[in-house]
Amino acid sequence: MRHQTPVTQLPSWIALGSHSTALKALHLRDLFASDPARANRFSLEAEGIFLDYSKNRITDETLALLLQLARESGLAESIEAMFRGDAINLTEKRSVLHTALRAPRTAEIFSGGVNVVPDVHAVLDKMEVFAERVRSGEWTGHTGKRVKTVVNIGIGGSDLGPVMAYEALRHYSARDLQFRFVSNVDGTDFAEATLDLDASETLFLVASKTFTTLETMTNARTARQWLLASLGDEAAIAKHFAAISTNAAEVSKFGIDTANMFGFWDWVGGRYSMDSAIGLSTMIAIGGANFRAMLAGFHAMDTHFRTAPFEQNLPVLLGLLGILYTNFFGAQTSAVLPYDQYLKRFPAYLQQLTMESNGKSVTVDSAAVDYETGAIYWGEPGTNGQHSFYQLIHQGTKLIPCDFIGFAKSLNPLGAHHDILVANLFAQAEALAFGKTSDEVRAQGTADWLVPHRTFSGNRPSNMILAEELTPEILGKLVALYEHAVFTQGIIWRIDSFDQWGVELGKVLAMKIVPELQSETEPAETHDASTNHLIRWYRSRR
Ligand code: G6Q
Repeated sequence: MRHQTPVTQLPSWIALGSHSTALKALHLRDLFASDPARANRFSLEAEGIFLDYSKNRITDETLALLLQLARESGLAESIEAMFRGDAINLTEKRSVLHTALRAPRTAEIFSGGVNVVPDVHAVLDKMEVFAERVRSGEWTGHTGKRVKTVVNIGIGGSDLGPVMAYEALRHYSARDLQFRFVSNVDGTDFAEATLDLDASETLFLVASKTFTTLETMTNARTARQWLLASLGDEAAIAKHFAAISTNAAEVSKFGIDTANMFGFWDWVGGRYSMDSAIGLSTMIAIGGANFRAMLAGFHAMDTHFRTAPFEQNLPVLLGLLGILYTNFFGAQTSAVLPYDQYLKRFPAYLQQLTMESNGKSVTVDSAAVDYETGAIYWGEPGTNGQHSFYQLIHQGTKLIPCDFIGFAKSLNPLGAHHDILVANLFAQAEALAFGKTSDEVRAQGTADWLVPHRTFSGNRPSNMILAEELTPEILGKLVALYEHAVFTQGIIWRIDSFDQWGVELGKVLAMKIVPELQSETEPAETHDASTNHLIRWYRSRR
């Protein structure tokens, strides 16, 4: 792909540069005071998701310029190219078709000339049969007992989605089953996850697209030994292990019956795979019908992204607002603050989705970027964060745009809890936007010397993302909302949001050092002085 004009030379980008200078002088207090219709105009409800983006540092002109930037960047064509199955993951020459994972049975989507939808549904059907057998107790282990604990072994995209979805949808999960997730190669992760488990009632799901990832294969081998130490018979493996992978050869080499293998395809990126077979643990937890409702949610947001005009398009708006702060306000980070305990792993999930996708500094034209790309995402559920890092968001020197997420109904209505939670949610966004002036502080009788400390500058932007209730369908919509916001940004930054060469590097580097730590004889010192020194230090004390 060759772009004629650098993004920084697009008319909209240049205009945003000068416009943002004027924008920085405006305060949200004044923007609201002078425009009673602002909240109405800068909010949007679609697919059961309400986005109030009025507390952003924007005017109508800002929005118009951002939308122009999307158009000048060819976003519409790029969206079509993705949905069509073009090989838009240029550095890996692959289609990017996570949207096909949630397409209805009747859809036709082609990758390399093949309609992938029948295969997607064949795997979903197979998953459902398996999940229902485990849930009902029909699937029994080697000694005839039903499964009590499902342990998902995977890392990165093969872990974060499953953990996040399990936690998010716990309300809908089978409570007679427990779920554990082992990802870290640190033996502590496996040891603690299995400490109190009975092997005869444990089912391991080894989730790895490649089935070669060091951490996952190390944990899977340990799981195998752990199981055999207790059950003592190789034949037990078939009843206690299932694999989720694109690599059937490695799966059978490991000793897992490929009848218990659930496949997916190279056009599904790891961080976009929670609704593929990688979601098997989710499906066992919540059942086939709920899983399919989640997929329907994803699909509804896909359709919205593909068809809604940009000015009414949730992912496009969310993505563009991120561009505004990253490229025109110098914001380095963005906080994700779900006011729902079930979403406690959502920020961690989003960190991978956003930062592995858009943490790039070379364009698809193979040139170094001369502008900022992917923001650092971070966050914790509210209200906990309020008693911790919110201080810096309110009164620190950094501009941190926030995404607040909340729900009208609690899944655990207990007394006044939910009203208190939501009151906090709204109050934080209000305080960030409007602050508290020194006059207001003084009027409360505060001593002069204390006034600056108790003054809040405000003008700190946030989005408010609301839905009625956290259902499987809404979770699908929320995740797809962010997936497509990330896509929108990647197109504007002209980067490949779907490769991850940095991750690949890590996979190779450690393999060289492992034997150097383990060898009987002193290894040759082939690294830099610091690394050689560290290896010596470790060898002398391990
Ligand atoms: C995701 C990344 C990465 C990947 C893990 C696990 O987009 O590629 O996080 O998911 O490295 O890889 P495997 O599934 O192949 O074990």
